[in-house]
Amino acid sequence: MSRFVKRTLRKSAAGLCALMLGAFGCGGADAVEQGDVTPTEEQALVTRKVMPIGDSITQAAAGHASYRCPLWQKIRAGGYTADFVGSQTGGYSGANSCTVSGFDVNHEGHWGWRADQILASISGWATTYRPDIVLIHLGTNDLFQGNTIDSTLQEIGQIIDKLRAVNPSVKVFLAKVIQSTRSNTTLDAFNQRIPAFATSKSTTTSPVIVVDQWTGFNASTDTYDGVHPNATGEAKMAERWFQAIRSSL
Ligand SMILES: [Ca+2]
Repeated sequence: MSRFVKRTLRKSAAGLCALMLGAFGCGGADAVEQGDVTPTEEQALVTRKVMPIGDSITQAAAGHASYRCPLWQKIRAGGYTADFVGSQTGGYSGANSCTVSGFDVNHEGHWGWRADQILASISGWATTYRPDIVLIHLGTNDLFQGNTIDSTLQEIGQIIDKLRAVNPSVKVFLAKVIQSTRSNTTLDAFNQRIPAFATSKSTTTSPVIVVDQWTGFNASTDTYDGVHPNATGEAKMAERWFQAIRSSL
């Protein structure tokens, strides 16, 4: 759905709201603009396309739910709507284990992929699925494989540019990546560059918002192999994403 259509829908919603409820009011556009996190009737009418982008941490292996599952649960439990989008529908080597009713399986999590590999495909995905919101958790494989922090950030920047070429007002939620028992020092150094990078890439129409998945994540107790989240890790990630995106849904 185009931004124009969405804006039209929003205006229609506000008008409908005024007609139907009159003096009782119904939480209009102002509530959204002021950062109110309670979903409004308008938000319920406009379903945002959310593309989770990343590597194995986003995809999750067969038999694991992925953070996308508890995130979906939080979105629905909070009264919000969303359409997860992407070319992928499952986990690595099989389906994810999510049992949440109506779980939207679409995503762009690719097992083992680096930022440069995502970069090579992002234009096609963006053109096909046209996300309003992207969740980017990338860099872990790049750093594990000895790529530099500079080159990794440059590639993430190019990914954002390509997303904007399709949707100039895409909202980018960029993770400080989760902790790992492997190369944690390098990941920490990468994460420390994320806030300044996000500020440098951020625009009024297409903000880049940092989502801290690092702080409070315990690689020993929140993963099953030192790298990939277990259920508690997935829940922690979902909560961070949800708190970051809920006012944009
Ligand atoms: Ca979907």
